[in-house]
Amino acid sequence: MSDAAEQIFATLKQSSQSGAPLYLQLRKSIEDAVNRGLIGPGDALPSERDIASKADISRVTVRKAVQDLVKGGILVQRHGSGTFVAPRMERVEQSLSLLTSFTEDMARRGMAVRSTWLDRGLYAPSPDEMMVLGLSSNELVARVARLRIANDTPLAIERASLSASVLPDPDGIGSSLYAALQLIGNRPVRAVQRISAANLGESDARLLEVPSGSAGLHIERISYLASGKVIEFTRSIYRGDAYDFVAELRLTGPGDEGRS
Ligand code: 16G
Repeated sequence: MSDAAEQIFATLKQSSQSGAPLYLQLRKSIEDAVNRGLIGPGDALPSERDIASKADISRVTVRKAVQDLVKGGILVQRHGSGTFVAPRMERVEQSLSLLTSFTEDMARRGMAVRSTWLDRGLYAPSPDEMMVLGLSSNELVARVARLRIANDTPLAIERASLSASVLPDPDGIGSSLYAALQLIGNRPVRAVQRISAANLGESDARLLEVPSGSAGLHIERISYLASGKVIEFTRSIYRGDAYDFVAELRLTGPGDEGRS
């Protein structure tokens, strides 16, 4: 077995005390191994059978974890040849420099902002919400889903999830989530954002007033407090024809000229 595979199982053993479902633990171990560069783009994952026998878990559990990672774009499956870490070029991952809210962004451009509520309330958390927000199954998640509209043009559908301990009353947030978080001293100071291309499904397209199948941007933002605690997990769909994300790029230091 390769060093990388050994590392996956070492992390899995450490996390086996966490009480999270086994497939989530395995998924996280593989994801950690990718994020830490222990297995890189194009590397093959050990076979389903090898993982199952080494980690002493069922192949069904392995398949569920692997399928989740394939859906998330971390792994790719090639028929007949196995499962690999996804090549980096398949997705654009761009950190943007300012952590601002939709309300602030639009106000800066002089646009009038309003939102239509699609959902808000306290719910039992999904596995993704549990993992990202660090919730256990007996805690609640606050969900705030809105259609964001600027100058009467619907621009985005945003579905934010926060721990109910941070936002016990999602009905009371008013027009800006970040303003509400600021009031209680929980405005995020850092975020990691993943942007990927998406074709809009029928119901999203209807809300955004574009033809079904139009180009869109799927954006996932995970925001943190200064303490390092995750405060917000937001998944959004932005209209591709109405939004540009711009990032300023700089050389990291002298001597980097000409390097790509
Ligand atoms: C932005 C954020 C979203 C955040 C929202 C708060 C992106 C892709 N998303 O739209 O994560 O929840 O601002 O806006 O930038 P608000 O304070 O106006 O409710």
